[in-house]
Amino acid sequence: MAAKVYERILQLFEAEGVKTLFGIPDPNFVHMFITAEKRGWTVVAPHHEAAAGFMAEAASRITGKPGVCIGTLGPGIANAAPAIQCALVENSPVIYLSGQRARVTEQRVRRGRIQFVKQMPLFENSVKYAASIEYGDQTDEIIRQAIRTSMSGTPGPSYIEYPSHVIQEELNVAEPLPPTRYRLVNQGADIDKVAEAAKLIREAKNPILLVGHAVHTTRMAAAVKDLALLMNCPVIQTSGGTSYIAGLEDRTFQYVFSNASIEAVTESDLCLALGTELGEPVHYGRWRYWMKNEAIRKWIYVEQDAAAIGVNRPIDVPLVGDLRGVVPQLVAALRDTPRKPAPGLAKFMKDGQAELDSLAEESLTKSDGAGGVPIHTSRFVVEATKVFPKDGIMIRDGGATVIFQWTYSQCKPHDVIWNQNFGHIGTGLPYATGAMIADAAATGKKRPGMLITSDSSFLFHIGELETAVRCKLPLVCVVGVDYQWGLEVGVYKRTFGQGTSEIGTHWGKLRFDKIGEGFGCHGEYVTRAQDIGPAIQRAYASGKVGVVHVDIDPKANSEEMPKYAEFRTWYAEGTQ
Ligand SMILES: Cc1ncc(C[n+]2csc(CCOP(=O)(O)OP(=O)(O)O)c2C)c(N)n1
Repeated sequence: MAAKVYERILQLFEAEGVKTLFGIPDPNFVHMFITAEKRGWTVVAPHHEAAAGFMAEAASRITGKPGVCIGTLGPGIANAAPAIQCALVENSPVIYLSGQRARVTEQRVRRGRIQFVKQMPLFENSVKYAASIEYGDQTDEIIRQAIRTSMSGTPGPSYIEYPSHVIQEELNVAEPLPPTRYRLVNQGADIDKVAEAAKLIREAKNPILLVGHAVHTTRMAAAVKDLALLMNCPVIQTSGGTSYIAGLEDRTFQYVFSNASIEAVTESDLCLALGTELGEPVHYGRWRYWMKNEAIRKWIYVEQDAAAIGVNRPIDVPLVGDLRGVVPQLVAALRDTPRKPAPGLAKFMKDGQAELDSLAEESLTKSDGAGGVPIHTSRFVVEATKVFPKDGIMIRDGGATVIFQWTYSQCKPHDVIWNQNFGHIGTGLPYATGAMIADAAATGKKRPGMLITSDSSFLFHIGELETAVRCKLPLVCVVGVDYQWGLEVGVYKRTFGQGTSEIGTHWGKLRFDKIGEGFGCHGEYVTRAQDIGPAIQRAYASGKVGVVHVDIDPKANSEEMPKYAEFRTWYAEGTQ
C-alpha cells in the first residue's frame, strides 16, 4: 500500500497500540497531525514543549506503552530538553520526533539560518537511541529500532529526526509488523532460575516483596497481587512510595516512611525485588535498615536489564526478563504451594493502620489556620488526601509538601505519578494532564485526578491549566501556598541558622484560585483546615478543572519536614 512517511510513522506506532500524541505542530508536522486526527488519535497541543514531553512520559507510565512527543525544529525540540532528561533518568520509554531543515540547507556553509541548530549533538547523549530518517524507506527500521531500544533493558527515551525533505516522500509499504515479530516482548526468565527462586521463596521464614515503580509502568499490578498473595508476606514500596496494588493496600508499607516497613525489612530473610533499580532511596538494599540480617538474607531480583544484575548489591537468584513475562512464571511456580501468612504480617497490617490513624490525629494538634498562623503542612496533607476520590490518579509535585506526603498521606492510590529519580519539580501539571488524557484514550472513560502540589512548582507550567480545561479533565489541583521555595528556605536555615538571608527563595503574593478562574477553572480559596475537604469536593462537583488555593505555614513547611534526616541519607555522599 502507499503511505507518506508521516503516515507510515503513525501506522508503526499504532501497531504498538499507541494512539496519543503530544506536541506543538509546525510545517514539519501539520500533515502528521491532520492524519493522526483522521485516524482517531488523541492529538494534544500543550503550551510548552517540555510540558509535551512530560505529558508523553506520563502517558507511557499509565499505559505501559511508548509515549510519543514531537518538537518542532530548533527551539521546539530544544525546549523539550528537560523532559528528555527526565525520561532518561526516570527510565521512561518516550520517543521524541523532531523536524529539521532539509539536509541541503543543513549541509551548506552558511551563517544566519532561521530556526536552525544541529540537533543530533544536543540530544544523542541524553537518549538511548538517536537517528535521523535520511531516506524515506528507512522509516520502518528507524522507528522500530527506537521502540525496540526504548522498551528493552532499562527503558528510556529515543530521539528521531525527520528532516523536511523526507516528509512528503511516498512509500510502498506492507502492513506494519506486530511487536512480537520485531522485538522481544514479555521475555521470561531462565526456567531453572525461576525454579530456584520458587524454592527460596518456599523455604524462607520472613520473605518480603519489594516493589518499585516499574510494577506500575508495566501495568503488572494484578499479576503482582497474585504473587504477593501466594507469598503471603509484607509488600514494601520503594522509598517515597509508588502506587498501591489493588487488593494489597493493607499489607503494603512505604520503605522508611512507615514503621512497619522498617521492622519488616530488618527481620526479613528473603527479598524478592521487582521493578526497582535498588537505588539510593532504598539504600541500595544493603545498608541502613538492610544491614541487620544481611548475612542471611537471600535476594531474588527481577530485572529486564541483564547488565544491572549485581551492580548495586549482590544477588542470589537473578531473574532476567520483563516483569510481564517473569511475574506470571513465578505465579505458576508457586501456585500449588501457597505460603502461610508470614510471621508478623497481621501485626504489621494492624500497626500500619494504627500509624496512619495516629498521624492523622497528631495533625489535628497542629495549626488549622486560626489565630493568624496558616495551616500546618501535615494538616494540609491529611485533609486533602482524606477526600482523594476512589479510583483516582494521584499526581505529586513540589518540595517540602511532597516530603510531608510521604509520611502523612491518608490515601492509597493505585496510580501515583511523580518524578522520583530525577526529582524535577514543575512536572506535576503536565504529568496530570498527560496521564489523564492517555488513560481516558486507552480506556474510554475519564478517571478523576488529584494533583497535590506546592506553589513554586505549580507555577512552572501553569499554562497547562488551559490544556486541562480544553480536554475537560476531571482534575483538581490542590496547591499548598507559602509563597516560597520552602524546601530551600529550610536549607538556608539548616546551613546558617535562623535569621540569615534567604535570598532567592521568596516571591510575591498571588491567588491561584483567581488564576484558575481566568483559565475557566473552578477556584477555591482556603485558609482553614476544615474547609480543605469540602472545597475539594465542591471543585470535583463543579464539573470543571479545580484549583484549590490553600494557605500553608511557611515556617512549618520549611522547618518541620518529617523524617528529613532519613531523606538526607539518600544523599550520604561517599558513605555507600
Ligand atoms: C527543576 C528543578 N529545579 C530546582 C530543584 C531544587 N528544588 C527542590 S525542592 C525546591 C523547592 C520547591 O518549592 P515549592 O514548589 O514551593 O515547594 P515547597 O518546598 O515550598 O513545598 C527546589 C528549588 C529541583 N528539584 N528541580
